[in-house]
Amino acid sequence: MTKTAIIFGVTGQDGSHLSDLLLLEGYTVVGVARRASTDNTQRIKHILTNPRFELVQGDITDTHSVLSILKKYEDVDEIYNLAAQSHVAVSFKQPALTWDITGKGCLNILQSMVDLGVQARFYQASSSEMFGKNYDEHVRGARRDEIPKGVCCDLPKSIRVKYQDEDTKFLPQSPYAIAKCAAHHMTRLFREAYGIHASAGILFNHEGPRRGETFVTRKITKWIGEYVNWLEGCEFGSTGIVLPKHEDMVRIHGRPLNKPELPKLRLGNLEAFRDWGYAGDYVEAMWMMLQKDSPQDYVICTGETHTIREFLDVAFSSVGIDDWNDLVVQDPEFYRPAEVDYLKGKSDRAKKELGWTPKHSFEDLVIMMVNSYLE
Ligand code: NDP
Ligand code: GDR
Repeated sequence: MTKTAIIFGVTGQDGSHLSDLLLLEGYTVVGVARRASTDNTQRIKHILTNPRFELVQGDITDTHSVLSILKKYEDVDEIYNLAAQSHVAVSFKQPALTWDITGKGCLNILQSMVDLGVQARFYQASSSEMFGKNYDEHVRGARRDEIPKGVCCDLPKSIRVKYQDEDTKFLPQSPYAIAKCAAHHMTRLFREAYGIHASAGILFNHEGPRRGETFVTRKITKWIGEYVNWLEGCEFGSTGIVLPKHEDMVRIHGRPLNKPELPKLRLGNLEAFRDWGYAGDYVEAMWMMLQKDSPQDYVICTGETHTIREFLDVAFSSVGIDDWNDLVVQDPEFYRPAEVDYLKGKSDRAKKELGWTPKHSFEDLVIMMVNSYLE
């Protein structure tokens, strides 16, 4: 029989990829989108006319709206909570709103499921941001279970590898991450207290051409696309372009002949490490979790980590630019009051129990994102 899934946060990056996957798997998908004064369905335009896709209006901060959706679809098989105020920097400026959506929103769904007796399987979008400043360590080349916790600090730094997995303790560094921790624990509690088939995926950063434009990967690749197009539209003088070190604009030598100057790419901290994967791969893991007989929490990641600088290196070199230093300005506006310096996941449990591994490499991802602006 056809399965039905409800996706809260259907208009986001992951909501759109997950809808594509579930429709391919033969599901009927009910996508919940909040009311907006402008069109927020850009990422799901291609499925809006699919007869197995239904878009309903709802807001997870509004208990009545969540209850009435679950009441209408009480026989639903799977519920995915992807809705969030998901921007870490914004969460410092709008902490209470972030709490209401990213933290309490999850509770609204879980409590409604209990109150209505909805038997569906539930997925919570947890985040590697919950680890914050914390990590564990293992010795390079050794199997992790050969080294008892705490031993690594006595060993030389050169053979120690930092990582996070399901056993790493949370030490959140933002209002967003604290709200995610609350939702994560609420999911565990409802699983243990009420027997709900509730799983949380602790996903590390995942990106792609559908990523929101203010996240660092999309911001960089969008700028590169604009720069390449801008260069193509310029009529150069004899000396080509000039990139003054202390000025904000990329300039054509002398004066631009037919185009206004282009603002440089403004970024914050370039030294943070992130474990970046492709969003299309990660939504498969979400679905796989809910196909298991027993609910469980899983780390989903690539196991590779790179700095923002390294992302810039690969992105710029993919369009033939080896030195990007004069094209980028570091702007205090994009620094955060507290930073997560190092994320590198270990997804052994997902590999063993779900058979999940990422299909796209870091380089594939960066080039895919740059190319999406050049095509
Ligand atoms: P997006 O920011 O792209 O999408 C968030 C979605 O939540 C959007 O559809 C948004 O709607 C919706 N939303 C926001 N507020 C409400 C509300 N009050 N009621 C209902 N819906 C709301 O995030 P991603 O797709 O990237 O991420 C999906 C989930 O996974 C999020 O919970 C995120 O925190 C989490 N996550 C993401 C990671 C990543 O690297 N992408 C990693 C780990 C976790 P609208 O379109 O109207 O804004
Ligand atoms: P993150 O992603 O905070 O990891 O959260 P983001 O792309 O916003 O930042 C990654 C790193 O880049 C640094 N950075 C900048 N970030 C942004 N957005 N804009 C800039 O100009 C900039 N310059 C440097 C940041 O300081 C940070 O170190 C994402 C979100 O999707 C969360 O919802 C999710 O839970 C986590 O990933 C896992």
